[in-house]
Amino acid sequence: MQEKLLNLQEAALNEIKDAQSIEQLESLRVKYLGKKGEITSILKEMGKLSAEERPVIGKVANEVREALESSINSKKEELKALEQQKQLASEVIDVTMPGKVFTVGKKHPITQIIDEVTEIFMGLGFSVAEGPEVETIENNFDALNAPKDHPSRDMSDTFYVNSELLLRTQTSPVQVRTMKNEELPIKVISPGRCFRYDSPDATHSPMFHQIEGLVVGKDVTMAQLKGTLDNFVQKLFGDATKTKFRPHNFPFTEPSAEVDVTCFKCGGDGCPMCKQEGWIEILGSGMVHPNVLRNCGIDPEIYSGFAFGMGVERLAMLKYEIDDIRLLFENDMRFLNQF
Ligand code: 2U9
Repeated sequence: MQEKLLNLQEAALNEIKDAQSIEQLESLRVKYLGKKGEITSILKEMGKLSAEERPVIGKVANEVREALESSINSKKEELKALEQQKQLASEVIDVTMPGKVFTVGKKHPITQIIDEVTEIFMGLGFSVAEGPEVETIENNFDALNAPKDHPSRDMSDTFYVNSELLLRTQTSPVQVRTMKNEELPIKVISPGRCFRYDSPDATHSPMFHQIEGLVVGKDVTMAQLKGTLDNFVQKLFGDATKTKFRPHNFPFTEPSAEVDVTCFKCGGDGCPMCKQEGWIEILGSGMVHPNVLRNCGIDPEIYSGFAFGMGVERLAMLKYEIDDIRLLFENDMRFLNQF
């Protein structure tokens, strides 16, 4: 029996030595030292031994058990250290690798101008109205008092979708919708995309942006129009900015005026920016034509209104000194990152 135990010890120690994982080691512990393990089953046969043999074999059995336990424990430490080493090797960080560059986006210059202008008018109590880019001829031309033979209506000047629909040529149809659908008084601005059948060059783009404004109510006057626009340009270009209203003609306003501001570069003395004139044209404006009010269901005997419009690309080109409108739509990041 002693020989049996020693053979068992030898076989077990060999198996323990060759174990590849902690799990394998644990199953060896069960196999040899467990309740139903091999040592236990040998010890169960002790009953057959003589009284003299029993303590001797008992001692050997205990020694074998201790030898196996200590071998398993030290092998376990060895395997643990090995696993830790493997894990450390797999998680190693190469601090010399180039880092990932996360670029932070920014607003397109056109969006920056729209936001800036919108902010100013919201401060003056205006709200923002939006509408579809595909419009009816009624909302885009007829309601706005555009004569049937107005050149802007021509197939060569406007993108027609079919005989009733077109890509809006200005954002005015948004205000037409507002007048037709909302309660008075109205005080809105309408920023948005517009389309005209133009060949692109340094100052023309078939797609561009406008911001228009409309105020309709009782006793709305041209003095209020002038005060509103004065206030606006002073907030946009600085407190010293002055306006000049030059008579003009639009079908949708009467009287109409184009609005110049004192050059924000030279303050009005004359410089290359204002072509030595001291003034820069930035807006169109006027009192809403009675026909337009009537077309939108508003009685011009009771109500009056003023309106204005500006081209966003023109504002951006002036502010950022951009000499070609096409640069705004090429989406070259080297260009856009400058603003
Ligand atoms: C309604 C009634 C009147 C909007 C107006 C202008 C004058 C104007 C131009 C500025 C530069 C167009 O982009 S641009 O070429 N706009 O001069 N726009 S008054 O008048 C309206 C709008 C809506 C119902």
